[in-house]
Amino acid sequence: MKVLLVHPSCLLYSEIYLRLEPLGLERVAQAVRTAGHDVRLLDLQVSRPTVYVHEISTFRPEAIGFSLNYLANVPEVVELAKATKARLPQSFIFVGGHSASFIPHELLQHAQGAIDCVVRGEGEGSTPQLLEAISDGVVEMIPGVVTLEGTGPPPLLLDSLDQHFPARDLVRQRHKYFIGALDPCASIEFTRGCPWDCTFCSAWTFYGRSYRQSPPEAVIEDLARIREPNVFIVDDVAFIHPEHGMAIGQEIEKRGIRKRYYLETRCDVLLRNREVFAYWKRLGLLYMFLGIEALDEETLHLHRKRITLNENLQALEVARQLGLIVAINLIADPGWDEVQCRFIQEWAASVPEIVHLTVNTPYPERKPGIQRPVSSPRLTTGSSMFSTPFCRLGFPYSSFIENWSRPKPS
Ligand code: B12
Ligand code: SF4
Repeated sequence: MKVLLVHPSCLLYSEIYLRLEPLGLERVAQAVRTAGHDVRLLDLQVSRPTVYVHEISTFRPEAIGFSLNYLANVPEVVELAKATKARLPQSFIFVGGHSASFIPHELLQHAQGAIDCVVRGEGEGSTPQLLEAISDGVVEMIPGVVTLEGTGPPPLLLDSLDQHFPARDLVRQRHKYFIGALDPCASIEFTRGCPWDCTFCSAWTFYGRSYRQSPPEAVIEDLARIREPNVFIVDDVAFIHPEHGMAIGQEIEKRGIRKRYYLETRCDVLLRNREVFAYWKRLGLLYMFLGIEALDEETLHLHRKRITLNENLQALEVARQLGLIVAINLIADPGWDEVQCRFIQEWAASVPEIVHLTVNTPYPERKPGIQRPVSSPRLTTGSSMFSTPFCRLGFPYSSFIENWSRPKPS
């Protein structure tokens, strides 16, 4: 079957600081290719919409799969699905990814028949099964599948992460992926899932609190194929198990692989496994993203973060001592008043790190997950950057803008 997999365009203004390769879609593409299908991948972060139209007219795919990790991409995917159904009425259109998995019914309703099904959960296992089932006309028995007619069994989890290496070769214009100074930059996955259960986060609901590691040999095989000098390690929490991080690192050292890295982790993991991060600093770790989330014990407790403020601040100190460039996240509560807003703002201005602020916006039915980004005090260009019109703030919106807007850095 001819299959086209599509990643939607960049998130609003994110191109200022990053554009990353569609790793999830590349992994799904590899699974589909292994099953014998003729698969193409189009990333609208780097290709114009006209390329999509051209691909639809010339390749004439029988199945089209969209990746939908972020709610901000929902309108684009729904519009593309509708336009595609109008041109290729026989094509089968499906959507997967984090956000799609949490709002399948809403998506199907918005698409008014243009999306045939949503595939919840990891796509590697279910997508080849789905493609097989399309010809039989009944897809509702495939794990994770949701249609307007029914819902299949719960999504499958991969037994092993090294089953499908990403089909990096299918992505055109690889040189366009970067994060900050890591340019060009590829992405890689060492582990998947997270054993914690913070109230605001969708990682643990998506992966069922499973935590799986790719064998170090498989990671190295994947890494050795990457030509880019920089690598974004996409793990939700890097180096939870120090021996895994050390084993990968030692193999990198043995092979003489020299790259620069970006990763994300928890503050307590950094404190506990400091030597692993120090080792990776020597191997080329440059950037680190830390989820601090709140500056008081009560809110940390409400977020079920299972960490103290003191530990968070100690970890920041460790990251500074290691000489890493650090970005941190804080979760903004739409109920904050001006005093709380001012307190956070002053704290953000007093630390050397990049402080990223995110408004917590639960999915429908209060499912855990989704944080909606609002602004970074250091990157904001003006009101168009804010998602706050959609939130009810505890103080006037105009005052929020006035307090948080900063000129765009030149
Ligand atoms: C890279 C990344 C980003 C990049 C995205 C750039 C890009 N275009 O790729 C940036 C930095 C911009 C970003 C931003 C944000 N992110 Co982010 N991000 C990630 C990260 C670290 C890696 C994604 C990845 O490559 N994963 C690895 C691949 C293999 O997995 P995957 O993409 O999920 O794909 C699998 C499935 O989803 C599925 N699938 C995916 N596509 C498709 C398509 C089809 C057809 C099918 C069938 C299946 C399928 O199958 C794939 C293989 O199993 C994840 C964490 C993680 N480890 O996943 C968080 C994550 C996805 N992000 C998250 C969050 C919260 C955010 C922010 C809100 C953070 C913030 N505070 O600002 C913003 C959102 C911005 C917005 N406007 O909405 C959450 C979940 C988001 C959600 N929808 O609920 C995650 C899970 C991190 C977390 N634990 O909190 N993020
Ligand atoms: S916020 Fe981080 S530690 Fe908490 S559940 Fe999500 S990925 Fe895990």
